[in-house]
Amino acid sequence: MAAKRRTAASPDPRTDCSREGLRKAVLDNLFYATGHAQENAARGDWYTAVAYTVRDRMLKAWVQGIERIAADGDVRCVAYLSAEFLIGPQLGANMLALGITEPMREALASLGQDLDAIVFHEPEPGLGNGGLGRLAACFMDSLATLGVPAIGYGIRYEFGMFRQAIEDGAQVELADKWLRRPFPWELPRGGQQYEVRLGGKTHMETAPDGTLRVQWTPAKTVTACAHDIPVVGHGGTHCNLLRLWRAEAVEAFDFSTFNAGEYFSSVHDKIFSETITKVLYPNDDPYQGKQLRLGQQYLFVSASLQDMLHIHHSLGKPLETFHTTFAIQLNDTHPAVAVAELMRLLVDVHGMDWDTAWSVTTQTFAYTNHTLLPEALEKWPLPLFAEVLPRHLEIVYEINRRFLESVTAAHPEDPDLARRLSLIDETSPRFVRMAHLATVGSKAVNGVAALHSELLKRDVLGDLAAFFPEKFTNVTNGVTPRRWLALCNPALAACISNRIGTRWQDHFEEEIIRLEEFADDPDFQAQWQAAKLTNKQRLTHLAKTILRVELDPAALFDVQVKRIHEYKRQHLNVLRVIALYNRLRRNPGMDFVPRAVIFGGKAAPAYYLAKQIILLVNRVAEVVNTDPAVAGRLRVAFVPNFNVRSGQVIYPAADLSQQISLAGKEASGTGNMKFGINGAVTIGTLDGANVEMRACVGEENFFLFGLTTDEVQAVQRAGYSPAAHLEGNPELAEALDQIRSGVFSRGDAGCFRPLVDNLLHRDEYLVLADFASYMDCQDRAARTYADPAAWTRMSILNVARLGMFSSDRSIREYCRNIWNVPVE
Ligand code: HBZ
Repeated sequence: MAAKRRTAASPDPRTDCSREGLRKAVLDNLFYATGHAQENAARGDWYTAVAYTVRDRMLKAWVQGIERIAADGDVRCVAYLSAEFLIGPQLGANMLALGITEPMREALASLGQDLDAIVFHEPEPGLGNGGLGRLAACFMDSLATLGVPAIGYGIRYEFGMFRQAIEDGAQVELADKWLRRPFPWELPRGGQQYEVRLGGKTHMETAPDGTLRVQWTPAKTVTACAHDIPVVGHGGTHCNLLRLWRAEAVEAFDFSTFNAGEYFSSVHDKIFSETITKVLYPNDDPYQGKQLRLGQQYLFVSASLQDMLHIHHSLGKPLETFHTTFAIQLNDTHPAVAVAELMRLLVDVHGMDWDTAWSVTTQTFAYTNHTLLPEALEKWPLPLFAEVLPRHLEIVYEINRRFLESVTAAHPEDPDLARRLSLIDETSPRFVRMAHLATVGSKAVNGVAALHSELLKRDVLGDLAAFFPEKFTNVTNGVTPRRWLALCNPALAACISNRIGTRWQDHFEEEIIRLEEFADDPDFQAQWQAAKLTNKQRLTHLAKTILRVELDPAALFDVQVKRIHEYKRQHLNVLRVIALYNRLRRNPGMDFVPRAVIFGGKAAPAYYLAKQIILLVNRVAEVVNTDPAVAGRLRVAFVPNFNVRSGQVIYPAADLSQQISLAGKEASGTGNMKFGINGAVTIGTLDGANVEMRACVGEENFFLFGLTTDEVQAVQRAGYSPAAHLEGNPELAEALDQIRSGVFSRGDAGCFRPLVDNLLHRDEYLVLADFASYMDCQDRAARTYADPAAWTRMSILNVARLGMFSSDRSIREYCRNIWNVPVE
């Protein structure tokens, strides 16, 4: 009754979304959550007050979402297991989903506060390295928007991805203390805690019913504690859950040891336990066998499976039907130990027979692969695996024994096949091959772009694909148009909505194509150009304040932001900048389209050549930006600490998107899609999802260069000689010579020697082979840019035709083809 009366007379102060209601709620939270009166509140206090106000408005959908998962056993729930969720700043995205951005802006303005400044203040949870982690976040957004019940399970790292500072041109890594202030979007769930065991030994024991069971006596037990973050779908009605685990000591103090005077060893144990989820490993590939990392993977996998079994059990369904309650997606092999863990829980803990357990397991899991670099496939040295997970190694052996039996039975003619397919790599030292474990234990395996999935089947996982042809499939990646257009690019979003309404935000593929008919409309072109200019000014301002580099918003903004990697070929881009610089100096009167070449991205801390590339970009910038001979025509900037937040400023400002990896190396790329839907035209190779993007936008609206995958393989088979490419190309020879002789290292001739030697003598990623083709293509792009109407048409058509790269489309495909979950 009371509640009813309130709705009729005065709205609920916790859900009221009117301007006045928001204003009151912010003031209330400012006082009661931060303990500050308006007069002496700092920006961070305002941020907290606004965040709590928004969170209050999500809680109803949030609680309903959890209840639905826990109460409705008829709908299969998706469990997305990922060691990384790069969710980015939450406040702006949540206000957009609830549709309260504008009333909140007005409410704050009436309090003398600027919403954008408050949004910008939010610390970013950097719980991922790059594409893989960000994909998981886009998928969570789409699942919620499509109303599919889902839980994202991951790790709550206390220190996320390092902060990158640039000192004297070089990358310096700083710890990311994102939890310095409490994170307002999480709720610690005291009720959801599970014990996770590590190390120790196994032995056989007779169960009360007379059967033999394996007993695992662990060396250590830690507690995994759930922290929940709501993921609200567009429109605010459906809310899913991101459940991240934090490791804690089982008991803060072991009083028996304490009394025995071993205070320090008991505190030491506590510290060890909590180390497990301390820090994200900042390597986005060649993987290093670190014991702690396996501990991280196992902790989150075990806690997540225990949680799912708990939910399944509370629905009153029999254990044999677990796969009808959950479809579990393995985001790469980082959670692949789940295959062995589910077997252990079913067989050892719940007493299920092996065959039934294996049937449940293989109907539950599906595995997504994200790499084509064979050296990046995860494998664990057997001794390490045995030390951390002794019982799981036995289970892996048993899975393997049965699997190889079936291999030999099916292919007696190929005695070597078992060795190639085995879950164990028998080289010395021996390894557990996690991609094999994931494949054997899953009902579906997918790559993340059409080309990638083909190459997986042909090369990287060729033998497995030949043995299990029915398992292998493709789901091309996508990105959420909410964060990556509506939120990050309000200028372009308004321009689009003025023509076709706002339905594109949650029906991207269907609606955005309607822009096609305006591609040549002069009014629309003018608005489009104005939006781009606004965004370029925003980035210019950022470059000026953080870099003290002056960019000219009228120049062609030519951008490459992504992790720094040899295969992504940022050094090809730098060689091109040096060649342009030389042309301009040699021929000052030449016709030249002014360019701002912008770089950004982190290098893995131990990746020496990637760090050399960063240094080179910054040293080239130093020379070019201070040379009056090229002033106003060529500028180079390296934006430090590229992350979700800076991406939201950078992607919308780009004219030209650099997607120049060596063909056959980039699994998909998702930055290519973010640039594309913000109106940048791509210059790229036939790699990853570039292939499909080009097919969608039309070849006349894409700047293509470089060798194809097959050509690359042919060149490599024939014996590649990088130096041969210098002979016919004096511009390339000159650029390399300048780098080597110290022109870009303040006269220090040794500085870039490792990088140059590598290019001249090895050049694994065929930078020199693709250079000439890249230069020609860049010239074509510049000529097109000089014709604003032609360029704008291309830009509009790129956006209009990239509808399929919405992560909503990817999620629909997962639902229909892999998870067997209903979706609109
Ligand atoms: O996953 C990326 C691929 O390189 C990219 O092509 C693709 O678009 C994207 C999404 O499918 N891979 C990663 O981002 N990988 C990692 O970040 C990574 C992190 C930890 C690891 C290994 C890889 O141990």
